[in-house]
Amino acid sequence: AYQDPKYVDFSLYLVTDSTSAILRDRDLVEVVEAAIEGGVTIVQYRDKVSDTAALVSTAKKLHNVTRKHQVPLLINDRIDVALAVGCEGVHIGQDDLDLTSARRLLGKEAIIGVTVTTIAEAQKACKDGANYLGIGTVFATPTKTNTKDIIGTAGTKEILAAIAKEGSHVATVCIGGINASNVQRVMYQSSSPEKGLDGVAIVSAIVAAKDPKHASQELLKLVKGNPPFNTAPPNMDLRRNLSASSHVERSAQVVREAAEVSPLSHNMTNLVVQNFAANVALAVGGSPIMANYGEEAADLAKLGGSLVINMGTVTPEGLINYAKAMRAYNLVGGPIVFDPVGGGATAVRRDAVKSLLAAGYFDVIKGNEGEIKTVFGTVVQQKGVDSGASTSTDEEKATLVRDLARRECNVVVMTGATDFLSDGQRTFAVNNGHELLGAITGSGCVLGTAISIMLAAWKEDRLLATLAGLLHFEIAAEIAAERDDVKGPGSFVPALIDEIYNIQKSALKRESDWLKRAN
Ligand code: 3NM
Ligand code: MG
Repeated sequence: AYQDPKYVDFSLYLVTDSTSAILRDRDLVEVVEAAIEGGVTIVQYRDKVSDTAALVSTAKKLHNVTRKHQVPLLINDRIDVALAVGCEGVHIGQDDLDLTSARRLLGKEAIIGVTVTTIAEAQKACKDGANYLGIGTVFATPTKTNTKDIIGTAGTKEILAAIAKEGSHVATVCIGGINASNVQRVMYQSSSPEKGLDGVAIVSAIVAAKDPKHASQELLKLVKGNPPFNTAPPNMDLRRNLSASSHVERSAQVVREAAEVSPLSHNMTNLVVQNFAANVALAVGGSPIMANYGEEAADLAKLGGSLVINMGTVTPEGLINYAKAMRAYNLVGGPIVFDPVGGGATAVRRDAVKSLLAAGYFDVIKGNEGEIKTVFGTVVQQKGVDSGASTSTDEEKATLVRDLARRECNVVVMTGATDFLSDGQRTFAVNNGHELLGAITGSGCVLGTAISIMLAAWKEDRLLATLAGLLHFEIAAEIAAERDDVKGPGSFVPALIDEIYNIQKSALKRESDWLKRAN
């Protein structure tokens, strides 16, 4: 072997496929060479159907190509083929020959990788001396249907954190359904502060591409580049040391900025709150569009605004539209607010939450206690879209939003009498608002819209933007509720819209008296 396993570049790992559906009538060796020219950094020959003689013959051809380009070639499962060809190593699954035996046969120099789905498998592979782990299956994929478990980015992250804890320096890639539209957020969301992924392993997004060279170029650029939605300042410690009160002070700036730039807020929201949400968006100073048709999202995403996905009246068609819009906004880094309305009410909604979390990256997830618990994976039974009786202490709520924000690498807001919000580093509790907000429909939904406008106006700090949206909305509610002309829920709604508007106007005049109510 000419390549020290320690220095292998795992950034873009091409795995071949033996089914003709993916390769069609093209020559595998040519496809692999084009992919390497495009930037693939390591190749695995995976062929579950050919006879041994054909395997060796193809592997030799592949090895000629990979050697020419100084890229390692590994063989899936078949130690004998790797030995016959003299290539750089093998990749073994949990049902293949064990790692210790493979190492004995291939020697110290060989690159040996292992497929792992669980923490225990990962720990064992590290202990037994794997050079890298192939973590998966991240997303369900037609390329391989007999996989053990779909673990998502959350499962991938748990495995990375567990092996980091043991001090392992093993290289890691993830596999399963990775393509250009999700590769950046998969790498971003899978990484914990302790350990990130070294790359991604891909079959169909390269092999089935019309132009495998171009597809590889694009994928490599994405793997190496900073994701557009990763706008957090690099110095996290600095932000952590800022006090809650300084965040409140800076909220005034965010609210003013939103009023000045008047960003677009693209709402894919439920039938109940369309009008209310559009009015709140205007009152906050934003520019709303209520557009539930996913095909429009690519054009709208280019306008620098944000997207609200509110599944309050979810339908199968709606889910397809949401996924399309999420792709469009993720591609340009347009912030997305997810409102998992009634997420814990029905089986359909629980599944919808899961599929949306897998479909893209959300900058902010906002919900009541039952909804946030559902997103986290706790089984709760919501009564309709209401949260239901609280079963958690404030401490537990704060911990939950922090942990979910860490898992998703985003901001999580749990609304209630006290609201909790966190970006995984900073966690705040907000005691503003008024009980009349609970007596009208859609107050939570329109808060999502208000937050989306702050996010679009203030991209450099999602938590601050979210806090500003929350304070603006809830303080307006307090002021409205205290008005003499407000006699109950009916008169509260127009007063709320007025007071949101009044705060916007005072923010434009650089008056921040309203923020004195923040607590
Ligand atoms: N192994 P695509 S998933 C070869 O989970 C393979 O171990 C998997 O193909 C695992 O990039 C998979 O087309 C197929 O989704 C990945
Ligand atoms: Mg295998």
